[in-house]
Amino acid sequence: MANVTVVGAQWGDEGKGKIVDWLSNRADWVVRFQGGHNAGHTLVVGDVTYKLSLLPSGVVQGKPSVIGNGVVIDPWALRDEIARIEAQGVKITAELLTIAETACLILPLHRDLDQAREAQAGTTKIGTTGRGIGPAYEDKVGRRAIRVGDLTDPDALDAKIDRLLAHHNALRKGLGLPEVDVPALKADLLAIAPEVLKYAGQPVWRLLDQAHRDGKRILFEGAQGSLLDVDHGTYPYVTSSNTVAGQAAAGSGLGPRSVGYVLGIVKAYTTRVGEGPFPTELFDEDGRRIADRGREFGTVTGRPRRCGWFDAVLVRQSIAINGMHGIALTKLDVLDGFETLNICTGYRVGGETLDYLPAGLKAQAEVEPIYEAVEGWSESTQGARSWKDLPAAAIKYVRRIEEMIGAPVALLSTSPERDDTILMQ
Ligand code: 2SA
Ligand code: MG
Repeated sequence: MANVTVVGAQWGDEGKGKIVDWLSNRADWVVRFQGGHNAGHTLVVGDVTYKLSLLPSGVVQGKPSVIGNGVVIDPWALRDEIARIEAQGVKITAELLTIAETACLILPLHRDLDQAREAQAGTTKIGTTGRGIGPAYEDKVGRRAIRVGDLTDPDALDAKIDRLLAHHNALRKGLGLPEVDVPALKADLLAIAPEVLKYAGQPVWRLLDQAHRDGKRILFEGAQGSLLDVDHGTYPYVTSSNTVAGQAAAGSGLGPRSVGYVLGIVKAYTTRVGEGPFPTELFDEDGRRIADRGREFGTVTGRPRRCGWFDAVLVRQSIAINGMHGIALTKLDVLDGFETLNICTGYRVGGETLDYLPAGLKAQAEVEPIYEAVEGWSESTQGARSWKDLPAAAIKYVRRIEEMIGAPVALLSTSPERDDTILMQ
């Protein structure tokens, strides 16, 4: 299969950026299909670290890249990110980057709403990134969003802004926020418009259709993780987009036949940032040790990530809902030096055993992990570049994971460095 779709199999931060960067070498196009600048993809190339949020990771390797219709775009954040990446020596031209004219915009009013709701929610807050992602998707589905293509027609913009504000000003009033200044918003939009429109010259679906017909290899780059999917995740503690592989088709305009090989990115343990259920979460020294060794802080917000043991139940579920062909296992080296590792093989609820995560929040909060203890290893796996460089116990851990999740480990990543990657198949 020439095309590959890369998605997170857990709650995000599985190390997708590195794997996408590694795979970009073999791809002709790289496409983002959901999420926005809530994503944080870290790429380490030699001694340069790139932190990408909205830009597809392919830009770093000079691969033609697409921000598809399924993405929500904060035009100011886009401009700033482009400036940051260009300062690192990567030129973002209109040949390199194409943005879908049908993608919806994130405006400052979305960020206001996201942050005000979170601040006022008390114990029911979601722990969002505060980037306005949820409110922007609400407006998209509510059919009142301003889209990239709307920026081409300043005259038609007034009516669109009015319609949007009829909704938002009412909400803002309830939250104690001031009304939006219409002329200022319009002026800001028109000022930023050229920065976005220069990348929106042609229909993305057509570009990708042509690429597909020409036999080009397309790499779809997912953001966040399957358990943050708005339908399949730990709702309501999710992001507001579909993060699963099926969205690669809808979020880019290239049909489901083009999704290709579905590669799930899986961290060798589990992390989550933000609120919500997390059955294998650790609150002890082991958890702190994983957090320290794994440098588990949000790329975008710097928030500390919650850490826990590997949960085979969740990953098995992700494999099913995504149709994953195989996985890339990342950050194995973080587990170096543990005497014993635990893998969650099922859940106990009341007197029952479950082999899946139930859908309800209450049930999700109640499940207790059933662990299988696995022998750890004292040797370093960091930077290992071949199977034979791995200690026997580490190989056993990987093999046991494969058995439990029912999918092969296709790639193993042993450090953030591009070349510290072992191809298993
Ligand atoms: P939002 O902002 O509406 O998408 O937040 C809703 C939930 O989705 C989670 N979420 C994430 N989880 C992990 N990583 C994400 N990206 C950044 C990163 C996060 C950061 O790569 O480190 O820097 O903090 C990401 N984006 C959204 C979020 O925590 C909420 O649980
Ligand atoms: Mg991330």
